[in-house]
Amino acid sequence: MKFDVLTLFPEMFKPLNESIIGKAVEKELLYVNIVNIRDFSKDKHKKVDDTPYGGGAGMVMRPDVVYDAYKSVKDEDAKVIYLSPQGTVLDQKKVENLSKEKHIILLCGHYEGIDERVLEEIVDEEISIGDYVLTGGEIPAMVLIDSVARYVEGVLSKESIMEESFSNGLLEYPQYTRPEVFRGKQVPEVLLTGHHENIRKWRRQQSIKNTYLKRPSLLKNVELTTKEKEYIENINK
Ligand code: 4GM
Repeated sequence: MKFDVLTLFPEMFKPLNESIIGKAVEKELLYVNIVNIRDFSKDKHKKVDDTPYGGGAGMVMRPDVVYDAYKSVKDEDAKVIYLSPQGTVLDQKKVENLSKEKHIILLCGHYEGIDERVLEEIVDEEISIGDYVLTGGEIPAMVLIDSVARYVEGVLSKESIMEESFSNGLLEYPQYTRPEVFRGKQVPEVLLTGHHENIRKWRRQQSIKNTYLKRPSLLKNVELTTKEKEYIENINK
């Protein structure tokens, strides 16, 4: 899978060289090409923005410069995503669907925004990572790359995708490692038994309890057995 990122701050994408995403890039499971929009300025001072028509505070990114940056990576099959607080809020279902794309171009805005005409010309989809405002679209672009890359074949083990939060609609169960006693607290007994069926049942119960207590609205999308429903009824008793 390939991502092209159009940004005025290419240095901000260094974190993608680390950890699991860095490994995936090294293994060429994932291609991340960072494009500096400033390289496409024709101005002798490399200017990329200007004052807004009609007046007002701040600066607006010029449409011609953004368009030329886009042209350098464009491909008919690519999906162009603009990261903005006005977009549809990203969730795990959307992440999974985006992972089916072969080529995604991410456009990162700054200042007061980007000239509307180039957005109309090139953007297929506007996405937000949550209801808050940031100084630029770079962190949202990295959030999107990280979340989508996890679904790319070979980036994670199959087991970790299957078992994680949200894939069964529930939050994760708690994890424990050595030492067996930490500050007087024992690791739950069942995890030491080696009884895999009991461990699986206990973990599912913990996931249900966590979801009920922390994010109850998620439970409406989950199929529960009669026993599991009874278990929830008794959590508060
Ligand atoms: C306004 C318009 C995305 C601000 C376009 C970008 C938050 C998000 C910006 C922009 C952003 C978000 C830059 N802030 N919630 N700031 O995903 O690119």
